[in-house]
Amino acid sequence: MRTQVCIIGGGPSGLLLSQLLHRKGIDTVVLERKTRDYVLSRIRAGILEVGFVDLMRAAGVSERMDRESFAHDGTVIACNDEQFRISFREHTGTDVVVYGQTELTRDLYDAREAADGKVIFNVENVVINEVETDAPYVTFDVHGKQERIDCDFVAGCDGFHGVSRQTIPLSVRREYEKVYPFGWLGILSETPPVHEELIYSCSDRGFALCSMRNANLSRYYIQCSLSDSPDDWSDENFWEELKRRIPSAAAESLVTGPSIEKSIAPLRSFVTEPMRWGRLFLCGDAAHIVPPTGAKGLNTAASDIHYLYHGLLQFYEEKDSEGIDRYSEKALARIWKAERFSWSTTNLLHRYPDMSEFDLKMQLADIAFLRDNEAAQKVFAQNYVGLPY
Ligand code: RFL
Ligand code: PHB
Repeated sequence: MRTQVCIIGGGPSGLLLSQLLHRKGIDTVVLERKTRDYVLSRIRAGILEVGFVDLMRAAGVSERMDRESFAHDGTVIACNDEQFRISFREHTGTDVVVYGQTELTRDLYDAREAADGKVIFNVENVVINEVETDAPYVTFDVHGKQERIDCDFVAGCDGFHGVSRQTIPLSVRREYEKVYPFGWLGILSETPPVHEELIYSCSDRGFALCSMRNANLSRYYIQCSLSDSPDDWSDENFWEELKRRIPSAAAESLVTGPSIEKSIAPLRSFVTEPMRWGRLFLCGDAAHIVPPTGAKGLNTAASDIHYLYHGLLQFYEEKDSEGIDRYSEKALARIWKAERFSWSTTNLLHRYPDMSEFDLKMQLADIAFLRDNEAAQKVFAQNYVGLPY
């Protein structure tokens, strides 16, 4: 088999790249380890930057998103029983968009299918070869048979646990990591959201987040111990704990119900450099992870895809390799800023097990500064809606 760009991973990064390139007549094959249903069962991101929305439009897959998503022009930050609002619109002129990762991934799969795009599911033993030459190829097993794809480029969009990053030799690869001493326990419930905007809440019992997918689908998170398992938390215990961590007015109006999904995500900051090795390019979670506090994970994946897509277009349409040659540098410059925002927002709002009395006072002062200072709110809003590409 031959294609122009072989894409490893059929998550949002890989599918978006495939669909964008298809619209410009560039052929791709997507290799996905799981099934479509499995990928669509993962409940993840909920907040999209405008840059992501624009890419979905460029990919011709925004019809349902434009109809069903809704804009948020601000967010609530709470600390114990006090709360304040940061307006995105006032400080940046921009909103963020509420549309679940599950839905946009479904839209991308539907578009690939409608265009007869090649997505091969259930692949195993993917090996990326010869990316330091002009003739890379990828081998893999599917239905017990080995296959080979020859290509011009390989896009490693296979998430944090994929093979693409590991293909870059350790002598070339440099990794930066911080693992946080807590996780997020999240639930999805078919209940109306407690508030029309997100509430990020810092409390003496730990962090909580009230988010949503639509008018009758809510997503809530609480900071939990890394040793917890979702089975340790009955729905009732979850709701009780959430109520203790959000302002009392919100707790009183919270509508509870059975969870339809419950999972724990560990929190990690991670960046690998460089994001290109020869003809292999890393995109999204394959190259970097942020703690979810700033809602940046999927949005940093989108900026990678933007840089790679334009670099590949420049290569194929203008025979100019400047865009792909500068891919790693451009992508990393934006990623490190998103890493900084996600790390600092995590520090601002979470309780660390080893915090001293002094550390607690510093955290409260940080939150009070954000509450009282217009310039600090503007900086928060600029980061939250997304820095320019
Ligand atoms: P994905 O989604 O992990 O997809 C990678 C795909 O590659 C496949 N794969 C392989 N395929 C072939 N061969 C192999 N060897 C393979 N190994 C793996 C996998 O099966 C998978 O289908 O990475 P991608 O596409 O880069 O997308 C990244 C996003 O999924 C991620 O950054 C976000 O979900 C992060 N995130 C959030 N991001 C936001 O921008 N806003 C948010 O509000 C937000 N909330 C979140 C989040 C992530 C969370 N969790 C669970 C980590 C909330 C949570 C709780
Ligand atoms: C979500 O709705 O899943 C969500 C929203 C905002 C975040 C993280 C997750 O910061």
